[in-house]
Amino acid sequence: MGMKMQHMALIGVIAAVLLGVIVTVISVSTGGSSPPVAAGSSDSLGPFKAVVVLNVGGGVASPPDVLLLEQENAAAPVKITGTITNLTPGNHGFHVHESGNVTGGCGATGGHYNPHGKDHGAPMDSDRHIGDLGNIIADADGRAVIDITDKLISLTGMESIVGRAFVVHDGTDDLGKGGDDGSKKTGNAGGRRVCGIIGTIFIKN
Ligand SMILES: [Cu+2]
Ligand SMILES: [Zn+2]
Repeated sequence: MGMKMQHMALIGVIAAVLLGVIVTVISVSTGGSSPPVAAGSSDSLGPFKAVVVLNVGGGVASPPDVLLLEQENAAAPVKITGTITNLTPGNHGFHVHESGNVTGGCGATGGHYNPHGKDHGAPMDSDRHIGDLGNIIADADGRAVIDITDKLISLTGMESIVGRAFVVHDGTDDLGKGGDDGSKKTGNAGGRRVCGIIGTIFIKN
């Protein structure tokens, strides 16, 4: 191989290496500009699922009752299904509380999830805590079948309820219409009967 041929070969190798570096840089920067991956899903598009085992508090059923939460995508409503037993017949306030802390019972879950500083309200109100899901209704046997679709709660994004807690109360939520201060804060729903942490169900796409 002559001197000129060796130069040509060397230039070819350098060009190939440079091209490889450029391609790598482009693919890395493309990856970096994609939306952040939501916790609990292998991508940010959904669907998203979560589960709540109501295993804390004086009203825990045996075995503990379970709720399933499903959301098709970040903009879709969340569907909550399941059956809650071991209740007294009638209405029971049903909320997402701000913390998934159940240390020592349901008291540590804090107040209703309310990142925008709103007053307590009904699920259909535009002004409400995000966590305000109204009442569930138990039959004469103390069973409440849950089939709720809510547009305000989400399983993804900045205001995800994953990692927070569901709380079922002893009494009726007055939906903010009680005419006193408590009504605008808690709906006067009384003690916390049973609660559970909202946990991600990982979906492998
Ligand atoms: Cu509550
Ligand atoms: Zn509330």
